[in-house]
Amino acid sequence: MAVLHLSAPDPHQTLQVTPPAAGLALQGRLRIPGDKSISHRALMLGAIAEGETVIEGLLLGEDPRSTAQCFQQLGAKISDLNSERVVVQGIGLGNLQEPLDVLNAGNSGTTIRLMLGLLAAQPGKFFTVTGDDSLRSRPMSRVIKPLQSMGAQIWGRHQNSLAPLAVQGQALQPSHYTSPIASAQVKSCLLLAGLSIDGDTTVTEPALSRDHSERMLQAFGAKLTIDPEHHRVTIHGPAPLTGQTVVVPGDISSAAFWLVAASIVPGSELVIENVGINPTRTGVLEVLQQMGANISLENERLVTGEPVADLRVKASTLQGCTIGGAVIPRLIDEIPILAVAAAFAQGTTRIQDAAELRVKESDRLAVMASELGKLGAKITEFPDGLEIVGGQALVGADVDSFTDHRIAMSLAIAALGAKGTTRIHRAEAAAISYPEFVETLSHLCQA
Ligand code: SPQ
Repeated sequence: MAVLHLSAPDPHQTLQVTPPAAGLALQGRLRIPGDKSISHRALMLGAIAEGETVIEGLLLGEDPRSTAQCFQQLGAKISDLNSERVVVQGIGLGNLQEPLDVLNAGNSGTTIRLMLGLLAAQPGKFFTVTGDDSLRSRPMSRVIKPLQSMGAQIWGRHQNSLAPLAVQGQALQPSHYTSPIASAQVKSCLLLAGLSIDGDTTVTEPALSRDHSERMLQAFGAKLTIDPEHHRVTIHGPAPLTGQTVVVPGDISSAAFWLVAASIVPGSELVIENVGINPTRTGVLEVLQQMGANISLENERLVTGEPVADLRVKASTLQGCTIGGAVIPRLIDEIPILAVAAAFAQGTTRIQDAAELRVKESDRLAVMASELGKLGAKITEFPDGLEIVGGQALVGADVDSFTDHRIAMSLAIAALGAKGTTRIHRAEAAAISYPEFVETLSHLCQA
């Protein structure tokens, strides 16, 4: 059973999870909310395009709401986010307005980093940008430095590396940036800056990161050259965009919680409908299958340029494995839930090359090691990863999300396989990417 408690007087909520009664399995079909990465990009491209963009299946989580709020302040007209079809009246790339107040990206790294690329390339306009406690501690120099090398003027705390940031828009210069990290946010930031630049903007990354920006920019009419062999993409600017209809598939990062839940609760069988299976995001499927998960893809199709399928998952016995190298960017947000899968697997799982997790909404390596450890998992933290010796009996305990949505939900799934009750503090963080998570969890546990 899953119950969310208000823990007055503070604004945080505690989620109390007890495992399903003996013999009760997770069964049925479910739909997950829209993909967060695609939702951000649909709102942003819609706002800077000419004409109308219609978005179906937009994620109503707090992160896309932050993006919508920022682009409304920049002049775009966006209809009620709660309706099935959200309509964005684009204002055209050059017409972003200087906002009257600070742009607040909330908890969202994608919002602030992608938006910076657009703002830096607005000559003569001044912007200030900030975020919540977590976002103000996340590194911004990874986008500020390459933007500065193109002529951007950006100032911030800690030698221009932390928000709040001030941006004085400029006419930027063409460039070729070789990124030391495989990051879709760095790549997308520079491609969005490149939209306004007269000439080519090229980004090369060490491994392929998610390519939703490339797909959507092309659908909106931008000219891109993509060299998959060298993980290189060029945008040929200036590139005016035209409004489109975007149908947002379900988020594979949200589906991952149910893939692991159904794998570890004996007798379970779930069908998760309408999940985006873009190959730059499917590392989690490959690794779970390598661990012995029983997952099959049904009804595969293409929806507005993105591959989609229904995922059927049945309970199975998982085995430990090694996760590292080029697959990491393809499952970067699923590492916390994969650590949970590893705790229930036979043998040892080693997660490596994942130091990026230390600069997400929380230090996800440190937090998973400490909180999963409180439940009794045998887990060791390394500078770039984790080692988990699976098969220890987990016991319910008090744990904390550290206000990180993916940690809150991963711990809730771990609690399904722990003896007794687990209390997850600050669990309201789940609403960043999955507002219906607790409702779905309660429903599945009672069905
Ligand atoms: O947007 P934010 O806060 O950075 O969200 C996270 C998440 O877990 O939801 C990361 F903490 O996802 C990022 C992801 O890790 C979303 C994203 C994107 O939409 O472009 C790309 C990844 O980040 P990065 O730094 O690897 O580019």
